[in-house]
Amino acid sequence: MTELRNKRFLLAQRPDGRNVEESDFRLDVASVPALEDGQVLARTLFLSLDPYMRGRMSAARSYAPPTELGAVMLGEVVAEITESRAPDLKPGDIVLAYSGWQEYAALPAKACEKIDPALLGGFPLSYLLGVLGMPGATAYFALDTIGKPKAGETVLISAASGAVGQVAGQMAKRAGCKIIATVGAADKADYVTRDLGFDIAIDYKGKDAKTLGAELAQHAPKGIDVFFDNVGGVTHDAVMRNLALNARIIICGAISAYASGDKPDVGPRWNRQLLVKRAIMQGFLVSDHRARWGEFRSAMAGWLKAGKIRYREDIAEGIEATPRAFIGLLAGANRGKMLVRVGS
Ligand code: NAP
Ligand code: FER
Repeated sequence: MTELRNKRFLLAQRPDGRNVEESDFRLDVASVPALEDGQVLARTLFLSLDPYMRGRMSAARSYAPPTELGAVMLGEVVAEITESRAPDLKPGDIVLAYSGWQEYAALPAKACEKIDPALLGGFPLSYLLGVLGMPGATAYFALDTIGKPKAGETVLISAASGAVGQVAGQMAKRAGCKIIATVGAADKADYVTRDLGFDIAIDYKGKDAKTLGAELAQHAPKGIDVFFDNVGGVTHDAVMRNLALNARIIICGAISAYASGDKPDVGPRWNRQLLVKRAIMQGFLVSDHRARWGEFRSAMAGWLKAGKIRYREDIAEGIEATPRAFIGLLAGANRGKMLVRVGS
């Protein structure tokens, strides 16, 4: 038998205060480790690429510790068990695990979540990393616990064509809201209005906060009731000029500032607008909602099966494609939820 080789990407250097480059990662070919008691060998099928990985490349203090230099880049995967020395998992089982940017991993069985394929009802396994996984849960719980959209309200979603934004906008639309999307490309604007049914899409690129704010005011004359903020920066400043009375602002992400690391995301200081509009602004972390994951998964699976939620994925092919796909995700090259098909 030929020995299995494991291609994987290690963090080679930290992109401090700059954009990520391919040379920040090192391709390493290791042998597949032998299993210890209680472990399984997991062969990666799909690897999820997510903006939070940018944070883990930096040593700046955050809600989670950084990836060590020389360690395998982290990430959630859907994997197939190919060997087992644990009673609960057998070859052929499908699991979710945080085994990172690599083809194979020896993992404690306890670190794997076994998936019943019936849950998917015919949708692809990759959905477990998107609409039925962490990004879908982010949309679901952030709206349920902070945004609380009501019929007739106006909801602004930034990064609206992405993994989280697609789902958040469709959920708020189903609640009877008017959806204003901000996106970074004309074809993304077409996608969210034509395919997802959002009401307005605005391309934010190259606009300052005043220009973007004036454009928003035209589409939301009574103001924004729910602001699902995925990007921070100029878009955030533009929306803050246009809040409705009792607005709810979800701080979900600030991708426009991820390259600047620890430095503050400086802009006009709109705090007085919170006072004037009696608005609330709250930070959100999806992992605070693990206890309600089952509820989320069955609700979302039901909406997918009923055709009430649509979902687009952008799948890069092969582990070697991972760094480029990740850099593309941070720059907006992705068209939907970014994934890598590592094995078939
Ligand atoms: P995504 O939207 O699928 O991809 C990221 C998108 O960000 C890009 O496609 C790009 O779209 C946009 N972007 C990049 N640079 C930008 C800039 N300077 N200004 C405005 N937009 C920019 O990613 P996702 O997985 O759905 O994540 C969206 C956000 O949610 C991220 O900020 C992420 O960190 C956050 N998040 C937070 C949690 C949590 O628990 N707090 C959980 C999941 C995700 P455009 O072409 O439209 O610019
Ligand atoms: C998590 C909490 C938050 C997680 C991801 C996030 C992978 C994403 C945060 C962000 O994008 O800022 O447990 O699991």
